[in-house]
Amino acid sequence: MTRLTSLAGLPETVGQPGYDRDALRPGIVHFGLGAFHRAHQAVATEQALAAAGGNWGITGVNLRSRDTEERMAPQNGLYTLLVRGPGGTSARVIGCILGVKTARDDVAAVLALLEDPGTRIVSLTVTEKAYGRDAATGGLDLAHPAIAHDLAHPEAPSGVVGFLVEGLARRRAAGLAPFTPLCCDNLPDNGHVLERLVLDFARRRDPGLAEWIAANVPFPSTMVDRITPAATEATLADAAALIGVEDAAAIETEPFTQWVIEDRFATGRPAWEAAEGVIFTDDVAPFEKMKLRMLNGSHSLIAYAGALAGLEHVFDVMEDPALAPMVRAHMAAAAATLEPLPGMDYAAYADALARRFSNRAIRHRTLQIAMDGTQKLPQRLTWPALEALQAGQPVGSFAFAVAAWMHFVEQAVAAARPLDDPQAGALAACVARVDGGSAEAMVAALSAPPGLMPPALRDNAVWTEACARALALLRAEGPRAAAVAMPLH
Ligand code: CS2
Repeated sequence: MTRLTSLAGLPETVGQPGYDRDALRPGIVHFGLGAFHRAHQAVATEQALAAAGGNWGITGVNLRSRDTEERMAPQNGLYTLLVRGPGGTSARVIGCILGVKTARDDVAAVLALLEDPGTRIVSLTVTEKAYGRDAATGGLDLAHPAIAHDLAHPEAPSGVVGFLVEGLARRRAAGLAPFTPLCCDNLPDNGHVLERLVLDFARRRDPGLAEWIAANVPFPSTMVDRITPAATEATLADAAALIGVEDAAAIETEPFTQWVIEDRFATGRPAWEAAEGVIFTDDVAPFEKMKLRMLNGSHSLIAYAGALAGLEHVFDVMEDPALAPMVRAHMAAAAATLEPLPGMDYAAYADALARRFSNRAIRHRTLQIAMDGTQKLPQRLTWPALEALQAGQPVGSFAFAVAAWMHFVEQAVAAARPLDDPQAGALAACVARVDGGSAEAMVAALSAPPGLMPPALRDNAVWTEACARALALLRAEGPRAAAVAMPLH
């Protein structure tokens, strides 16, 4: 079978760009060209281009891995988006990604893109751990390898904060307007998180640069949502069957999509309001909290409890009679920590999440979501748990989820299985210190990594007792019996 390289000859059933791709020029640089960006922001951009045009083509950049470039470059940036719903799978070929670069191999080319006046937005989906943020202070983590390297070699950056600051420095020096950095990772107040890191880094290089950035560069916050598992052989095979040619870069996703964005851009933006699921607002924070706590918090509970139960997919957990009620209880407990959001019914949102998680056409692996626990737990579970505790609300499901993570970690260490977490070494040391110890001792040890839990939670007896109880139940009886026995108050 031949390979996807152009739009010519695609079957009529396959969606195609609704604009002249040959005339499209780049306007966005995106760091982190994984499946999620291609299923989410790129699709919104595709729809904005069809509705209103503009030179908003995307150049994708991955920091280290060459895999995406190798898959997409021979296809001129084209790829298939499969949308898998209960009613079947549809295919659309997306055209708005015009080029792909791997930063490690070509720092100069990436810096040239950032300096190009045509580049007006630099968006990011690089995962929580790539920012070099000190979890305990929220400031720059000077021990993060990319931060340390880039402060020492600012003209040859290796991480996103280093690239953004060098790119902005070059634009300032050239007398150009800045681009707008647009964080699309699952972090609360993600625009502010990024702004603080960029300013902190810039200040260490040149206080004048930091002042210029503070005065001229907006950092809009965003909430992003679309469940997008890693592509598999089945994704590629189904895409080939639907489009009639091979596609090494095909991805699959669910029908639902949501993108809530603060409308603060220095030099324009695509007409994203024309895209499905996009909401512009002055304040993303309540949407972000809702999504991180109700969707991602439940996802982490599902990931650890499911992995412990030997369940491979999210939908397997939703079909499990012992675990599914715990997931629903957690959605309700997470909703109780939220302020009312006009127009939003949290109970209906929870029902919609349960339906999305139960979609059997999306084979989202529990082990994929279980990755990087230390980076995800704070915003999803431990900070919200403290708020719940302080408001006198139930924390049983929060404690169950955190204890499931702890048991997942202790089991991996005991079996000498590698843990996919940037703090894997520190976690293994915590477990080793209380080797074979009581649940109380293990809870204390695994609560210690800085930034994982607010100190007021770590020191709260109601919380530590609930976690120890859940961990003891998980150890003695396994996740299903533990979920049933765990008191939810
Ligand atoms: C998931 C998210 O892997 C994870 O941690 O919770 O990637 C989740 O699927 C997305 O945020 C959904 O929008």
